[in-house]
Amino acid sequence: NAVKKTDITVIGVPLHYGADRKGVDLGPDAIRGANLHERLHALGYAVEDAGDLRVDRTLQPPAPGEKLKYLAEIARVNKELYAAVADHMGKGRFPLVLGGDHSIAIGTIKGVLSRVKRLGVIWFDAHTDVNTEATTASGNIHGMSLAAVLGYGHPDLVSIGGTDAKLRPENVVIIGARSVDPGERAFLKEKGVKVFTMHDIDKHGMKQVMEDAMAIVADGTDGVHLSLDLDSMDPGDAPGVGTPVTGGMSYRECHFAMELLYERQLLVSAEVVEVNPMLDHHNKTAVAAVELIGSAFGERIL
Ligand code: B3U
Ligand code: MN
Ligand code: MN
Repeated sequence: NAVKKTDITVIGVPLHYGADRKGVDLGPDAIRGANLHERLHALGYAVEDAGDLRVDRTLQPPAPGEKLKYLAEIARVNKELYAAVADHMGKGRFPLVLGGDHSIAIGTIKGVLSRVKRLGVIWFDAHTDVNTEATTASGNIHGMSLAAVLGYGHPDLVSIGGTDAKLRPENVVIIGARSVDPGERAFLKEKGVKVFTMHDIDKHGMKQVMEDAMAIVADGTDGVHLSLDLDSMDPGDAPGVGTPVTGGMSYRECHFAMELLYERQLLVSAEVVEVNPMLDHHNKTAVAAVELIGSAFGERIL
């Protein structure tokens, strides 16, 4: 299950409807353009690119106050992503999914769950993405994807990839949170999802946080999925995201976290989301994303 020696399949998902903001759909090509493949090749991986999933570009804006904006298209794309991830993993490959907004975690994680029943998830994010249509203020589905894979939210999202394989709240950790909605706070507490906030990182340091986090996601699981929202990083280092929140993880903290993840050899799959080249400066955020992937796959300074 170790990352090393695994062949990687890159899957692009140019979806922005979950964020309801244009630009994040350009993420996959911005990340490829920052030399993702070259970097992984240099580390000794065999990389194949499955290209991008097709997304309808012609949808009309939803009615004001809609609580599940673009639900049908988001569900359709995520179903395709689920099938693609399941298929590539079935061939023994490591799926590396490039977003797109964070709603694509539904398809990715359901696909991984079809192959790894007891799955841990490590979710780096400024937000916690556990809203449902009952609690969301924005109606943006990228703020609901973690709830959906835990089994909560609209049936069209929850049912993607079937309902037998379930992600369990005790196998999930969120790292880097600093913007949590009231309904999310209640959800996290009620379901028992462990969150390492920026306060925890400040207080205990990234080394301790990662040790605790990895102990949780590795306990009783057969593999770990990395869901990396670039807005977990401080906007100074990653300005090209749709909803930047000040006070994020530093460039070095992020790298250190990825390096520690590689050392433990837990990952079976990964996704990088919310890179928005239209809001970026000279592709800085996509470059950071590729550098972080490098660290997660074994790159070292010396
Ligand atoms: N929690 C808010 C904001 C948000 C969530 N994810 C992002 N932004 N990127 C919401 O809309 O649910
Ligand atoms: Mn997110
Ligand atoms: Mn976020």
